Amino acid sequence: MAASFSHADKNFATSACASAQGCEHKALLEWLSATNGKGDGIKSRSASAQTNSLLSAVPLSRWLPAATEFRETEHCAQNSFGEGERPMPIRSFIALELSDEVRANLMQLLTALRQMPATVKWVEAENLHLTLKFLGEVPEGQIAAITETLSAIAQATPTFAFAVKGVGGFPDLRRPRVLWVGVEAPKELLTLQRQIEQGMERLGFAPEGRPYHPHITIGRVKAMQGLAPVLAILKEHANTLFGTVTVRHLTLFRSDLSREGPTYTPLAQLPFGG
Ligand code: 3AM
Repeated sequence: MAASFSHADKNFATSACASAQGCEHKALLEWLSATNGKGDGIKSRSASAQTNSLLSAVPLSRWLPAATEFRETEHCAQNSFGEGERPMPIRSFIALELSDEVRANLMQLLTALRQMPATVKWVEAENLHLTLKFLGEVPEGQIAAITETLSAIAQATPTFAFAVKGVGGFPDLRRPRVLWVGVEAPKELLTLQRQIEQGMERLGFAPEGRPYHPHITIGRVKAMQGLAPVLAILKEHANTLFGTVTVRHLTLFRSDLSREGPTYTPLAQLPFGG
């Protein structure tokens, strides 16, 4: 069985066992060396750091089979932690979903932008959202507390609407790394974001160091080369109204990263009180 796993799968297993399943990293490295033969890079101590970063970049479904197989070997020190004591981390963020109107208009804009020969990773239509708070890797056991806190905040929030208008870039549109469409934030949106920030800080999440700038990311620039026609199209939309969003709930998303791009899955939708 072990031979059917690729080198990459075994790297994912390293992470899975070492950081999530509570296995001894050394034992896992030995297992990997034995099953992989060459073990290029795997034998080195730095494999831990490498594989931990790989884990966060790969969907659970990719590395779980290899991790599961390793757990069944006598090398796995899983007994040092009981089931559930080292929960699987879930990369998560809190966001507002968009209206069909806004999504359709942004899809139209993205269709035009994708024609340009620029090195930009454009956001897939189904992934467009307004981020309120990025949580990062969250232990599975903490999801319930996060959901409860969000539910209380949502219950105290009235239904409100925001307009999606204009375009911009981070740090700016001259040398952008992130391209976005703008959000005209009413005070309810800013209050909601502040309450979420405070609520998550109470649960132990680091507060955001930067001021909140509501935006909807549409693309991530990989190189400045070929960007001029993209920027020309964006300039035409400096004052375009892409529509409005009536917000009736907030969403806790799970984010699974892979080479093909991120997959966002709603973990919970918390309805507003009125
Ligand atoms: O919607 P935007 O693009 O603002 O950039 C990521 C995206 O935000 C952001 O979380 C949202 C969902 O993936 N994000 C990803 N990694 C992050 C990090 N390390 C991050 N935000 C802050 N710190």
